[in-house]
Amino acid sequence: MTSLLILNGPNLNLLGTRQPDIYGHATLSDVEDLCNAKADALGVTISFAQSNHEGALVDQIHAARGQHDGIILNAGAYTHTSIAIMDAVASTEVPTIELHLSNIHAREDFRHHSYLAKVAVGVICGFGAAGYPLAMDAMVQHLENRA
Ligand code: CA2
Repeated sequence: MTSLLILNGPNLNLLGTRQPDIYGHATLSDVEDLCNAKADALGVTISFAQSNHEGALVDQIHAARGQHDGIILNAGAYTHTSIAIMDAVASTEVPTIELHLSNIHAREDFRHHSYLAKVAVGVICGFGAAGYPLAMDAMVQHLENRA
């Protein structure tokens, strides 16, 4: 069965508690529920994880090789700063979709640049929590087209 890693970066554990105008009212646990429901509908399995630590995210991306068929990655602010996470995605060779709740292109200039976009199969942003099931659909399509 197709297996997806849904990986969330720094501060996303705070989702639903602050800045609802930008990130919405759903908590990370609500997002996980949404992903589990989508996984059932698609007939895939998922692992859902979050870390505030760059190295821990790198470790989880490395560990995805041979364990998961695709990664959906909301790397939070590391999107804009982390060559290490970009290199991890490139080296693990597991197809990865970059995901954001907010439309990063409609926000501050420093959010417009993404290191991950260079190595991602695609980018989804601006749809809030609904972006997670959208990304799962997109990944399953991508994997089917590759097969
Ligand atoms: O829009 C996204 O999903 C982001 O990846 C979220 C990151 C931000 O640095 C990226 O530019 C875009 C920030 C996550 C912070 O999440 C919070 C949620 C609630 C309250 C405070 C922070």
